[in-house]
Order: sequence, then C-alpha cells, then structure tokens
Amino acid sequence: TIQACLFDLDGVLVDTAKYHYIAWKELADKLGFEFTEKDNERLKGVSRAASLNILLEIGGLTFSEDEKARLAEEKNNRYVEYISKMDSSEILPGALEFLKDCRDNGIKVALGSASKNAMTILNNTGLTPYFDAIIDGTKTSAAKPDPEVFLLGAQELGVPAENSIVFEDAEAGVEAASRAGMASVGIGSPDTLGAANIVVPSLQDMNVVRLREALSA
Ligand code: B16
Ligand code: MG
Repeated sequence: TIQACLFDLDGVLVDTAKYHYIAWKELADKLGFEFTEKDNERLKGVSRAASLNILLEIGGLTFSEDEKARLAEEKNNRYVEYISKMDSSEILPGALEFLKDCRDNGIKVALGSASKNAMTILNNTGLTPYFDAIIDGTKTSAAKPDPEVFLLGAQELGVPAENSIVFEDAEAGVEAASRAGMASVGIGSPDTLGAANIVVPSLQDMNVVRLREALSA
C-alpha cells in the first residue's frame, strides 16, 4: 500500500531549471565562455557547488575554493532574484491536483529537493501547505544519488520506505529512490529515466487510482 509520496521540486512541481540556466549563463558570460541549454541539462538535480564545478569544467577554468564560493554566491543572488518573482502560475500542469488527490486519499506528502532555496519557491507558489514534511538542501549532507534526502523524508513522515513512492525528473534522483528502497515515478522521458518503476511525461494525467494500478500497490 502507498502511504507516502515524496516529490523532487525542480522539474517535477515547478520548472526552476530555466532560472538556474539564466543565472549560470550570466556567470559564464562574465567569465567569457559559452554555456548552452544542452550544457544546462547536466546541472539538473545536481547541487550548487557541484553545478559550479561542471560549469567551470565546460569553460576550462580553475579557481580556488574561496573564489568558487564567491562565484556560487554571485550566481545564487541572481537566481534568488528570479525565483522571488514566481507565483502559483508556475506550478507545473497537474502537480497541484495530484498533491490534493494524495491528501484526499490519506497519503502523506514530503519534499525531497537538493535546493537550498526550496522554501522560497514553495512559499511563492503557494505549495507549502500541501506538505507534511520538507527536506531540502539545507537539511541534507549527501547529494542524490545518495538516498539521504528521501530516507529523511520518509522518516519525518513516519512511513516505511517500502510504502513510499518517489517522483523524480533526474536520473540521479531515481537512483536515490532505489537505493532508499522506494519505488519511483520518473517524470520525463523513458530514455533517461528507464530505471524508474514507471515513467510519465508529467503529473498531468496522474492520480492516486492510476498510481496504485501502475505499481500494483
Ligand atoms: P540551489 P531539485 C535542484 O533542485 C536543481 O535541479 C539543480 O539544478 C540545483 O543546482 C539544485 O537544486 C540546488 O539548488 O542552488 O537552489 O541550492 O531538482 O533537487 O529540486
Ligand atoms: Mg529535479
């Protein structure tokens, strides 16, 4: 039986990847190299510090740890400017309906995001009240594919891993779910998310009845 659903944030409930992209691109421009939307795919679901390392690798640049901390902060300040303007119109199609359907069916809901800015995004979009537990980048020490974020979420909800389902758009997130002993729903393409138990293009056509059927749970 399904007792809990754990949601990744960026790419599942909202599309903040576009703001991460503009903010990283502004930094790349300033440092004098090209950073494309395709490059940005590599940063999805990856922590801020790890993202910067990938960005600098693309640019072929090396910096000290202190300089990197300053660059990451500069990017984050720009990113925060963008997300501070978000509202409920940026919730991805079907996400709000599915969160409500979980609640109506007595299924607990948790966030499992790498972002240290998750609270700002949840508050600005009005999603905060739909969560029974919120685990974000301020509460974790290991990044996905480490299962920590989802294990903490299930623990805070008081639900065993085998009764918890993870919703993820990133390959590393699907792997984190499986390492946590949880089933997963990939949001996106089966090409990249083939390791998930089921893959759907979005939460648009998802509801609890279909989820139970698809997972035989
Ligand atoms: P921040 P998720 C992730 O969110 C993003 O996909 C990733 O691009 C970003 O670098 C990471 O959060 C950290 O975000 O800089 O705000 O702490 O998909 O785990 O919800
Ligand atoms: Mg994501």
